[in-house]
Amino acid sequence: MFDLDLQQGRAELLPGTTTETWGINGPHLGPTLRAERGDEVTVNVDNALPQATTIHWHGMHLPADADGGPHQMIEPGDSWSPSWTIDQPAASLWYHPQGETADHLYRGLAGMFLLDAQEASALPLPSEYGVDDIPLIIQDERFDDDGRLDFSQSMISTIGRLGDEILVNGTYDPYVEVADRLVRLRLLNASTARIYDIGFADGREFDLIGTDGGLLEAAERTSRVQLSVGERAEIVVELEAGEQAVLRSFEPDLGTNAFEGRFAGAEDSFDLLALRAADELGDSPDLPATLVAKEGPQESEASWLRRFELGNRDINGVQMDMARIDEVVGVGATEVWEGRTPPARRTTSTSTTCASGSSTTPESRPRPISPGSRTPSTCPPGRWCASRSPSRTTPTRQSRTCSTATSSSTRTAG
Ligand SMILES: [Cu+2]
Repeated sequence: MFDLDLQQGRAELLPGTTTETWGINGPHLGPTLRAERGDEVTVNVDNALPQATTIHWHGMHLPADADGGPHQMIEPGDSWSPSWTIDQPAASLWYHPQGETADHLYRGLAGMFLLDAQEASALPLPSEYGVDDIPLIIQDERFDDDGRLDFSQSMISTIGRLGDEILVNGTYDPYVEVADRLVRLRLLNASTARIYDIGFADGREFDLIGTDGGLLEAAERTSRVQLSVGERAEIVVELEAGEQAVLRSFEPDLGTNAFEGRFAGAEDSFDLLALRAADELGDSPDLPATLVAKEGPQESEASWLRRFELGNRDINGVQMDMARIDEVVGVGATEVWEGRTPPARRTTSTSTTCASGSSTTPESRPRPISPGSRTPSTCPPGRWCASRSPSRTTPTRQSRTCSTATSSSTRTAG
């Protein structure tokens, strides 16, 4: 059972000045919640804020009525107590408001929600919370001369509000003292628009051990990990005694043209956190060769294909509308979802995801995707695939290519 009190407060976000903020059980940000697979969880959310909001459990597999979507607003003075059973692999999730999502997140409504599971807990990974296993909530904010949060919107940028001051766990110019050879960082991009390309100032390599869905099957050696809004990554970095290692965000690859990119943060680089290693470091066990077995839907079981053309402010040509439902997915079935970014912005990017679900509602279809706008694709033999067509109610065979199969059943992104 968790109690989350959404409240107004003041916090010293910039040194020497206090800022009006919102927080959860405190003036800014919220506590880290932690639960284990199999736990039954109830969260009592009390809204003492002057505006309606709600809290969404980002990445959690749960029933829709516990999800905290924008259709489940908590009015000022009201409370909401969803319950569910944790049934997914160990992962670094987070919680944040919905409704006026960006504004409320920018004011400070966010926290981590860590899930543990037996298979993951048995691994010899750094796991002492706050010691060698450190959550990092990364946000960019903009302040006016009086230290107030600046809510003005750029006239040029089309992708939201970019800040010019970086806060990590609500702290300006942060450092952490570490006393172990290996340190695990759970990175969360809790910004409203900014994309970070995270690595170390000295270019050192580290191990990526987990992403949004939880731990990987095996650690992957890399020197950069790019995180868009809401994304998480777990990395493990090795330190030498007495050194200082600086975690930095480098210029991200946004896939835009140079002009657009400039106003979307493509030329920005920030130091995020200094890791100060003690003069003597405790030894940590080496990372295991394999981490956890892959779970989730198998692509070979997919019975339905949905295609999503992502525009700047629309999906398949229509903008979000609370009064309309475009896709209805049944619980328990397996589908392939194919996403595509607009050709004008990026021509080569396609990604395919398998998700659970089943039927569709033809009458709610927005408009068919023009066949000329995509590459030919194949539906594997023996599989039913459906195209997004308003006139078609039964699945038909189609060509398609598909690559990966990953997670997600009842989760809503956003
Ligand atoms: Cu979300």
